[in-house]
Amino acid sequence: MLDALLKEYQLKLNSRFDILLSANGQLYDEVVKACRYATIDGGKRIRPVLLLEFYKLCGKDDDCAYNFACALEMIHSYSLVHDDLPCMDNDELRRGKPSCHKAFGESIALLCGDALLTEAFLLASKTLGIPSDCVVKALSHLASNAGVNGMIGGQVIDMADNSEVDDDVLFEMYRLKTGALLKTACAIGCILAGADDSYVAIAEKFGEKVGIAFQIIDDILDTVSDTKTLGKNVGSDEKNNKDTIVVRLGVEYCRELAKKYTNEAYECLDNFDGDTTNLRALAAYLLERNY
Ligand code: GRG
Repeated sequence: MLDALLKEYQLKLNSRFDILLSANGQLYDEVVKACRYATIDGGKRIRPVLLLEFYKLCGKDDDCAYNFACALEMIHSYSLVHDDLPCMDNDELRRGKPSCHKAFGESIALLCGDALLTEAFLLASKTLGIPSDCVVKALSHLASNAGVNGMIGGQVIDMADNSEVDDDVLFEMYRLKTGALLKTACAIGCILAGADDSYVAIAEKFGEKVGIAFQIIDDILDTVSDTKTLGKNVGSDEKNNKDTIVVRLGVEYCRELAKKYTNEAYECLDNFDGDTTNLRALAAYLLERNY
């Protein structure tokens, strides 16, 4: 059932990206082509799906949040493009194809990330059919979680030599680098639906828990999976001498830890009155995923 739901969302999001990111004969088409390349193919679309499912859970049954959902995925795509650059993780494969800088060169890949980030905010600001105070609140939530105190901050911790730091620092890195964008996805769904702040806070908690579990599983897959299944090179952490919680505590312990965080995420959902079946299935899928 979740498979069908994800497919439906993926199709709807892709058809929007197809229109939003279309080269139209400008001198700078190359960067638009890179944006399409980095955004349209592949990608599980977890963040926009979380946003749209929380929007629904808060009682809204319309397509008004789609611009925002696409904007969020564009920010996620930009982070992957920049994360793969030689000055970051230096990865040559992403979503089963050459990473953006391998296909378009480093300069265009850098600009592609910049473009996706900037255009994302333009697109999100064009959210129609939702009260503008909700849209502004959602924009602010997104910016603060994608920025220095969120994803960027997490990436800075990740780039440092973490071999001597406490485990807590690695968890903080997970919370920011990966958790912040998942958290804001959940919160924005509630904010755009006009939900009470108390529900926004619960959605944030859910996103944070799922986010930490997600990164733990990501690190596990980096050690136990293979390139074909993942669509990106495995052993990336080892190659970059990265100390992860999985290297420190072992795969089995970390699987249990990811389960614990996922169970805590389920508990957050108990606070909502609506139907949380899809969100529960999504959290379970993220725990059990193999790519
Ligand atoms: C260089 C200015 C500048 C900013 C960099 C690169 C970056 C900011 C942040 C990195 C954030 C990052 C890549 C976190 C990892 C999160 C993660 C596990 C991503 C993979 O997400 P999936 O599995 O990917 O949802 P798909 O391909 O399914 O969309």
